[in-house]
Amino acid sequence: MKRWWGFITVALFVLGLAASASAAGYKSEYKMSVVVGPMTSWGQGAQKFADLVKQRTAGRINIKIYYSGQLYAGKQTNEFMLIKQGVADFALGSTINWSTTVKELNLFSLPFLIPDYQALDAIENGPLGGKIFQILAEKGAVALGWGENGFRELTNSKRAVKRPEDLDGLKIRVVGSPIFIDTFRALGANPVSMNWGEALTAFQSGLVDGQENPVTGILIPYKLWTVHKYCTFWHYVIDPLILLAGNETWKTFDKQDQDILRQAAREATAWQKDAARRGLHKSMTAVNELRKHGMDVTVLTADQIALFKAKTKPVYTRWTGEIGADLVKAAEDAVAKAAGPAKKPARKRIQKP
Ligand code: X2X
Repeated sequence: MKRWWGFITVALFVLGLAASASAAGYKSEYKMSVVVGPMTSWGQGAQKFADLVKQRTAGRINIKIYYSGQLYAGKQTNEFMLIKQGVADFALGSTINWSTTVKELNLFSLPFLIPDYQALDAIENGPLGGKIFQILAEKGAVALGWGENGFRELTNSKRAVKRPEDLDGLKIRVVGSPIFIDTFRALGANPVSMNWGEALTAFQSGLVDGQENPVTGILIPYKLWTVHKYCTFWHYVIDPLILLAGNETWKTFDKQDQDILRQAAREATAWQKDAARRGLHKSMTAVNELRKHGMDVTVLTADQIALFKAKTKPVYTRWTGEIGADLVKAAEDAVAKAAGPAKKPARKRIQKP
């Protein structure tokens, strides 16, 4: 009996050592960057991730979210650099903000490349999505899941935009990523780049006339109707969010914790992506929500969109060279495949209830 007690004591001691060894070298706080506020689905998705990780690692990994870009003292387009350098350990952020560091991410900003959710899902979940994660790893970060900001629609305080000419001379705030300057110049607008945090006061003071951002991602949480009366649904680009961990931080976690982090990221981003699309599946829900708040909403027809697409074609062509023609071709193929074979004349089918 005595021997057994000795054995059990030694076993407990060894187990205790192993547990403290895995937590040893861990930081007391891991920093996670989010460019926008806690009331957005990005903010809530990041918090969900932090909560799941804390609970499943019994507090070994404690992630604190820094909202509204508190971690970068400068530009939001520096966010990927912060991760790479270990200033931030994690981020749930938009491909747009990182595309100045990882040029391939401009793929998602090519005007009118991705027409619908099926096309985007085909890119993210297919070989191209894997390739993009691999590129991110080479640039300094482990990608743990796809979230979503959404289709970026146009709002402004001056007039309803229905044709490219309506954009003439309008001062439009865009993210500090050059492809957006090129796109809005091609459309005849006067683009100015600034951080999201500064953009809000610029709208209030009337320093700029308009902006482009997704409905559930940004327009609703930030109540854009308080500054802009007009909204145009044109679906010209859709930006995914990605949950990232910096390579250097990632290496410090043991295998068991890496698995926990991966699983928590999958769950949190799936929840966030669903939240970003909620209310948008049923065609008019988002439009009605904005109209309820007094916005004048224009939903462009395919023919109207074609005119904007034609004007931005030179931007698409030029940026294909920057991104890599093979990557763009792979995305175009995924989009075409997601759309299915060319439509045959519609036959009436009886729908089962
Ligand atoms: O700054 C924006 O427009 C935002 C919030 O959508 C991004 O971070 C890309």
